[in-house]
Amino acid sequence: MKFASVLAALTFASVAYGHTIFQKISVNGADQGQLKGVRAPGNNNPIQNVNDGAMACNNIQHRDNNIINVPSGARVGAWWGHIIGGAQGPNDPDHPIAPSHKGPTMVYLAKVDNAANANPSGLRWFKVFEEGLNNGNGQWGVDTMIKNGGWQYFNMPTCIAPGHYLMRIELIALHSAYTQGGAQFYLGCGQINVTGGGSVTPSETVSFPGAYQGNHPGITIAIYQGTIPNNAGRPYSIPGPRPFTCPAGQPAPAPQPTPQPQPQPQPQPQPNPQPAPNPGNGASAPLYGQCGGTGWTGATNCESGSCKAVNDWYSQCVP
Ligand SMILES: *[C@@H]1O[C@H](CO)[C@@H](O)[C@H](O)[C@H]1NC(C)=O
Ligand SMILES: [Cu+2]
Repeated sequence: MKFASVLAALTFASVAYGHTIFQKISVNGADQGQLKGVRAPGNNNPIQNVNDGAMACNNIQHRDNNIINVPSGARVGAWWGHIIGGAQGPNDPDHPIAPSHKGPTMVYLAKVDNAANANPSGLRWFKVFEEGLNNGNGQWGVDTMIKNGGWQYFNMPTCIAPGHYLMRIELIALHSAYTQGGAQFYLGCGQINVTGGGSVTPSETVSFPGAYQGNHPGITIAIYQGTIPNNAGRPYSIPGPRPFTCPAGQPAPAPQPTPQPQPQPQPQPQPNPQPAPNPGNGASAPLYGQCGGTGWTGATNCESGSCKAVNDWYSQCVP
């Protein structure tokens, strides 16, 4: 009886709260294996104190000595599951995470000597990816991750120095963030070896803990107002610095699969210095190229994938 009630309580806790754990890496579509090169916590509870020492890489329980090779420019995936292993039973509605748990997804990197044994405290982190809120449709980074079956994708910058990095995968669930301390931080770290690349060491770095303030408007915020959870139409301010981009003259950064929606119309950065595709006359936009948006006069069909509106001003060819 005692055992059964403890089991029931545990089951209730994880089902009721719909938490999640980062537990797998893919590189250019190749799944690197469950908990391979990953530092993951032993349970799926979030951190709720931005000053918690575990804000760097969480309270690690699962850990191995694998280091995942990541070619610069590679499309990297980080996989989230409701519990270690993925779903908690068949048709788990809270796998990879409860859909109520809306908020931004992010990735940070920190250069280390040896990714397998690096201590995560005191590292200098630079952000390489973020996805916040698309005000137009109320879709958050977390929604994109759910749509991708638990995979959170980003492109490894092409210009950073090769070598070992800890890769900090993070999402913030904002369903209870209307009071300070209510935001839920889910995170873990990957152990990677960037190959190829350039020689850039990004200078804008932050510490964990330290990068976030509990009263930041992206951390204490009521997202569930009105009919869709789109912050009442106001832009969402993602915590931390803006992602690092490779400087001009270095290898161009690979285009991000999901650029941030811009609150105001503005010219979109070209992903590379090549001329824009011929306007109109039947040319197709490349994968991850622009294919639409207010003022866009270039190709509106895609060489591969399909054209998806990111916001009113930017549509992109996505697989
Ligand atoms: C990291 O990649 C380099 C190639 O850039 C390779 O020589 C080295 O063995 C790799 N290290 C590990 C630990 O995988
Ligand atoms: Cu939860």
